Amino acid sequence: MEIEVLEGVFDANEIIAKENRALIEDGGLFMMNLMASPGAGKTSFIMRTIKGLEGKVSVAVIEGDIAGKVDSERIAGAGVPTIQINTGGSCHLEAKQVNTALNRMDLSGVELVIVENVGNLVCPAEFKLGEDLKVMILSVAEGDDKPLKYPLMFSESHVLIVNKIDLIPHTDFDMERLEETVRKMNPHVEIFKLSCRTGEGIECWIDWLEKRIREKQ
Ligand SMILES: Nc1nc2c(ncn2[C@@H]2O[C@H](COP(=O)(O)OP(=O)(O)OP(=O)(O)O)[C@@H](O)[C@H]2O)c(=O)[nH]1
Ligand SMILES: [Mg+2]
Repeated sequence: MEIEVLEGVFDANEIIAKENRALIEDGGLFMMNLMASPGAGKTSFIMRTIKGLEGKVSVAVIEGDIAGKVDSERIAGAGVPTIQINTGGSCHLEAKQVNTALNRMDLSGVELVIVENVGNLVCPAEFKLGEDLKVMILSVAEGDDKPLKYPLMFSESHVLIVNKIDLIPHTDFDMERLEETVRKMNPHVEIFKLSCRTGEGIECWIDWLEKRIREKQ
């Protein structure tokens, strides 16, 4: 019985995710779903991405959080259109919430929509939003064993950002072990190692992302 209810939830989500895809395609947009655990650096990464794409690609941001508008205020400070979704306790965004946001935002002139999902390594991986790209962040302070504990997120993501590499000297994080584990689960994943604090490695990510957006256009 419980399984039927869960399947119903996923099916309903998938129907709206398809509607979102249609909105994205009709609007000539590119949508990225950004997932990570709390504090891994999602908002910092969005700020770096906005700066890196300045003058090249126009960005809008949908911010998902359980409560508060701290992150959308940070993004708005960068002069980028943003909308905050508060899930009121739910640990992930669903396609319906993103649908409401897409319909409420003025997306004229926008080329890239970044969705910051709720901080969680589990549930966001299970709910499609209608995105072009699933990007996840792992920060080195979380440990290189995370793919073994949260396999769905690591196997579903098109891109893995390894953030906070400036902190590696202070941790026992083993980059080789991480890459080996992740590639076994997800051979085609793109991996970028960077620091949103120092800016190291950001340029490589920005070039890659801009190429993907232009290819779609
Ligand atoms: N040392 C270091 N700190 C970082 C880096 N990136 C982000 N931080 C810090 O990590 C903390 C969390 O960053 P956020 O960008 O707010 O993380 P988040 O994933 O958006 O957090 P939630 O939205 O609360 O889940 C902040 O204090 C950032 O300054 C980095 O590359 N290196
Ligand atoms: Mg954030």
